[in-house]
Amino acid sequence: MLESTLGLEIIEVVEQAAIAAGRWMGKGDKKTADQVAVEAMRERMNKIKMRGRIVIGEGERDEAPMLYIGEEVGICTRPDAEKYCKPEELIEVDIAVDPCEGTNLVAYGQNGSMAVLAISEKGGLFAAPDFYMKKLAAPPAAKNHVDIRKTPTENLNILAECLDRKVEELVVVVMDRPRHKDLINEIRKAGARVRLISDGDVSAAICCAFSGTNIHALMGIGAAPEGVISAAAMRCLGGHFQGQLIYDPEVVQTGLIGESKEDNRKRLLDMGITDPDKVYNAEELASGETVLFAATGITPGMLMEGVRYFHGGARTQSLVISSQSKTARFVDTIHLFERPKTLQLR
Ligand code: VTB
Repeated sequence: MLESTLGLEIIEVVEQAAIAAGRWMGKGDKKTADQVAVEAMRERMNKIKMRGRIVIGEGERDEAPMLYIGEEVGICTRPDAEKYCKPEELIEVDIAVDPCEGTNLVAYGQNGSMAVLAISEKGGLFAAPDFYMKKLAAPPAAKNHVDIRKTPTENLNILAECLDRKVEELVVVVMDRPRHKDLINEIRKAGARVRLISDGDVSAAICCAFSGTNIHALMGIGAAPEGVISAAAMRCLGGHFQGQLIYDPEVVQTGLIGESKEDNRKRLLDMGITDPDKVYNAEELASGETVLFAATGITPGMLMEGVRYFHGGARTQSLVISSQSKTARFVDTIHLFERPKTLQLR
């Protein structure tokens, strides 16, 4: 049911966020790019006839004024909801959002940013803590053959076999971070080629599920919330995705997750995560019966064009994936902000 009722609306949610953020492309101001995307996403979301709960968002309530974790969105959360939402028709969903995935990419006019969300029934998305996640994404042909517990070299050999090609013909995306020095060396030594990205590992993960992108794997450590969003798409596409929380500050080397591994382990326990080293697969990170994923390119990417503005409008490209209809739709939309003077569209 989710897809038929929410399908078109969620496309508009990500489109509006991308159109807002795209105006800040190349302006060197990542905060504003993110803020306008958040506002646009929230505004459109609040017009949907649903009771939605943000499970992955902009952060904790005290640090994020909008789309914070736990925030309720949708018409059916208004105080006068009974006017609009009949109890028997009520749709209750959990939502993971990243209104501007790759804020740096937008701010510096680089490829690969997008507005993205995943949606499922209540409880259908893992409420990932704001830690890091070791990730392994690979094409459907390698699903359940590669394993994050194996070494990168072993996985590359398995991947080569599954994809019927040589290791030398594989391309692995890795985020360009000091923490990945050994990983990058090992991949190169094994014979595969590395594509370093500065940001945006959601897009990189999803690319693995589409042949023709020439991306065969994503390896390394990125943010955990983004991992859940990637997993939602990969679950629908039948691709391989595994994630393992990383909470040791010495491993991630960013100074962003406190100072002690032990403290972080306690924090995870407080959140109800009793086995912090568990390896999750896509079906566990996005476990709902129905999972929908929607993304719109902000800057150009491997799968989607970025937002292109013209006088009085803009054109966007989005990707909507549904576990229900088992479809991945590319949606090309022309948005007319004003009544057009002529109907000559481009
Ligand atoms: C990661 C990655 C994201 O930001 O969160 C990265 O998953 C930040 O990583 O796709 P560092 O803390 O190591 O800088 C993104 O690239 C963009 O949100």
